[in-house]
Amino acid sequence: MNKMIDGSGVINDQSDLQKIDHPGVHSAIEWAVELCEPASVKIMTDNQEDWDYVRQQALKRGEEISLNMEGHRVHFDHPEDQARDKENTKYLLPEGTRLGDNLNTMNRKQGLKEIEQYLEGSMRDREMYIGFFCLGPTDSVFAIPAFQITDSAYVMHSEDILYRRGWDTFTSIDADETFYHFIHSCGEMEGNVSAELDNRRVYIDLPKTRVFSVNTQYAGNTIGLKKLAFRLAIERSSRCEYCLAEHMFLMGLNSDKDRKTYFAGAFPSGCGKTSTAMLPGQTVVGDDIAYLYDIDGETRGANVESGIFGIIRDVSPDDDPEIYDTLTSPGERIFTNVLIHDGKPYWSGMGKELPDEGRNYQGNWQKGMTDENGNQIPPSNPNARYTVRIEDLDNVDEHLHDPKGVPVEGIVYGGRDSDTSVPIAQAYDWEHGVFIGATIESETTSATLGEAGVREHNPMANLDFLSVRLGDYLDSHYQFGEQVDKEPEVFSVNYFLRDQDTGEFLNGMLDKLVWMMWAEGRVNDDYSAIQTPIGYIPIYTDLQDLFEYHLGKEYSREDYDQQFSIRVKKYLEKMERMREAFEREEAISDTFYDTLNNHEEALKTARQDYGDMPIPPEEFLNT
Ligand code: SPV
Ligand code: MN
Repeated sequence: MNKMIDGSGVINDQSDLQKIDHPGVHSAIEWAVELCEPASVKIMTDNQEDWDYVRQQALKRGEEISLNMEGHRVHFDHPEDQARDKENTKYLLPEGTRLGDNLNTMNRKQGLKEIEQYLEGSMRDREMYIGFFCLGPTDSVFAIPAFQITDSAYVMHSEDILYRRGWDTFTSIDADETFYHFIHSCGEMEGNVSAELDNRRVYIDLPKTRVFSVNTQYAGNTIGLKKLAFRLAIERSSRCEYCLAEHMFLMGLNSDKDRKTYFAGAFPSGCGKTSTAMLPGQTVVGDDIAYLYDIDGETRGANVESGIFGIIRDVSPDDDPEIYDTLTSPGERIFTNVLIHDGKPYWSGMGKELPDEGRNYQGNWQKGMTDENGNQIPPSNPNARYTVRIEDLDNVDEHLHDPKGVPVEGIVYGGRDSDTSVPIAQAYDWEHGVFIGATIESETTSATLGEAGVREHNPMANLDFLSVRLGDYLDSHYQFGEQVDKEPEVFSVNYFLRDQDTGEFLNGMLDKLVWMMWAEGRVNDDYSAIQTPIGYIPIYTDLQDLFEYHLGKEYSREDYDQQFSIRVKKYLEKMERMREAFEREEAISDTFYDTLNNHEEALKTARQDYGDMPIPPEEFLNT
């Protein structure tokens, strides 16, 4: 560790580092410093001056640009570094171990050698920042100490907005405590963005609970505490019967009954996750990653993060008023890959006209510009995002930092489905709930790459982050259910049903408030329900009241019948797709297949009784 102790001044505040009494932390840092050879090292303590310094450096280095409004910044990533790189994100596997054929893996020795080559001397002309954080509320059962090493001031700045500072956590850490750490370098840069995208790599080293990331800046690849830590946490959960790490929001639903019921929810990208978490009149604990723990028999959930890195497209005063207000008021915000004109950020779907020119992720932009394939370059990237603290939202929940988390009484699984699933249904029990989560599908939209309308199977919206075999992951859900005294009630939601003749959506944007309130009422035994082959569905009059009460809208019987008829033929097609999908997976338990078989049987019986046409809900009333 020559660089850090020889007094050469390379590490400017090494005395601080000595306050951490954990040999593993020191050796990890020494190793990274020796490998990356930074020009200097900046240790981020909880001292505000350290964070002000990083903010200044982000501007000075051109990774961030100040906008007109106080505290607002923009950051651009390379035009081709706009999303998570799935292909080059791999688990490093020690000789003789395997994770099944469906995970992206490589030999650990080979991977480490490769990543070391990329990192070697990568910070020679740059400062290395080392930031200490805590995943989950500090001093709580959820807490995992984690530190980030990076040469990007933007990455470090973002983490300060998105996570809880953890200097105190590290200075009081026990010498044998597990911690996560992340080593990131932007690699060669051109015009402030990572330039060697062909060498972009994200390598996950499960045995050492660390992740490397190089030649990229996009937050989903670089911000270690987000999806990189999440993969480590999923692996840990698979070995722990009383905890789950989930791609879920956490929110408090405030019914008119003077009570608050907490829900968690998992949705694939673009299926309404953030807008559900931000429903007007409700409170938000988190929008992306939740850990669920059995605490004294209760299911308790905590947000691992304390900020939001959200998709900005379609955030408008009508559809997402809470976020829109926050993004248009002064305070610390980082906009990424949006359009900038006259020092102001603009994005598609913001509910007002966009300027005809400006600067975006591609450089100078003008309306009508096309790329080399003749496709129009949108003003803002479809994956353009904002980074804010949850505490800067008016609807922040009071228990955001509660060391016991919040009691999770309901879980919703969402998908994007134009022709099969009803807007909301409740699972019969926990095992059926696991099945509902495991069989989420989402149809691709024209905004995502590839063909539109293709169904993607995405179990628990977690497919991209699974670090264990799908069967083992599902087993940890079954075990969790056995562990807790009372499992959360599980619901499926689908906001995207369309009229099969006209192609029009059958529901308005805010109808989801009614579905969530029905679920809240079910958890609290307010409503009875209709038992169907796919689960419990609402009774018309309950929804009628809820629409009237929450949206001041009349909900017609015709709408109800159209939305809640059971499309048996379509559901059976889905079951067939699922059987094929799960047969390709490993270690799927009998419990799962039992549910699948029962589901299929019930649907087939209904088809025998009523035929192929959608079956109106009242047919099931007395069954
Ligand atoms: C997601 O894609 O699920 C995100 C954004 O939350 S990212 O950080 O890129 O994973
Ligand atoms: Mn996410």
